[in-house]
Amino acid sequence: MPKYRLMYFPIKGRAEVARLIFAQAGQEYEDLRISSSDWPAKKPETPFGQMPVLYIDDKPLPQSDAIVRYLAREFKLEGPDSMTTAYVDMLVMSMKEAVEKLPFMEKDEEKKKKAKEAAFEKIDFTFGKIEKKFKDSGKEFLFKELTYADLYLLQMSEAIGYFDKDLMKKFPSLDALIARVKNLPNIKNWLEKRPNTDF
Ligand SMILES: N[C@@H](CCC(=O)N[C@@H](CS)C(=O)NCC(=O)O)C(=O)O
Repeated sequence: MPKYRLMYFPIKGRAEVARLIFAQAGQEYEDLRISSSDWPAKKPETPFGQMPVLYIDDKPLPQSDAIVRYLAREFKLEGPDSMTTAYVDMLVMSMKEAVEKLPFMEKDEEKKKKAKEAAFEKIDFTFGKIEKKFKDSGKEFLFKELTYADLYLLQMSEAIGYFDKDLMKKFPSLDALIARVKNLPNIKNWLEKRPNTDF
């Protein structure tokens, strides 16, 4: 097994799904958190001047989506066959497309309000569709077995929760699924011990 080091800012953001995968897999790694003041010195050392970067035996892999898919593949969280993996990826991309519209870093209150309204509309639409399909399926997880899509859903719910902690209650089956994921022993342990951050 290679040695893993995950480098990112001290937030959940684009690194948390990777951290959740490590937690669920029970895999040791270095959770390296770089402060904004230390970042300018580190930036030129990274492949594209951005984080997160996963170092696999010191070989850097940037791009959060590539990192997550690589880890999901390594730790058998991408579904049992390529067709399921395609649907896992599709669902993850759809969730991401909606949630990334949230204005995490916007300082202008007026722009923030507008962006938040547009994001909530997209979230309502996308998560409403996923809720309906999941509710009708009667499954325990989004697919036949736990996949990284379930971990992604947990992280998306937390990102949404930063703006409205009750919004996910509009999607009761997904809300119950998230509670189940949070209760998986390794995930529960990580949620209890991880650094407390806003998003
Ligand atoms: N597509 C990239 C985007 C990475 C990205 O935007 N990283 C931001 C933090 S979330 C960053 O490194 N910002 C600092 C900078 O660009 O100097 C990914 O998903 O990894």
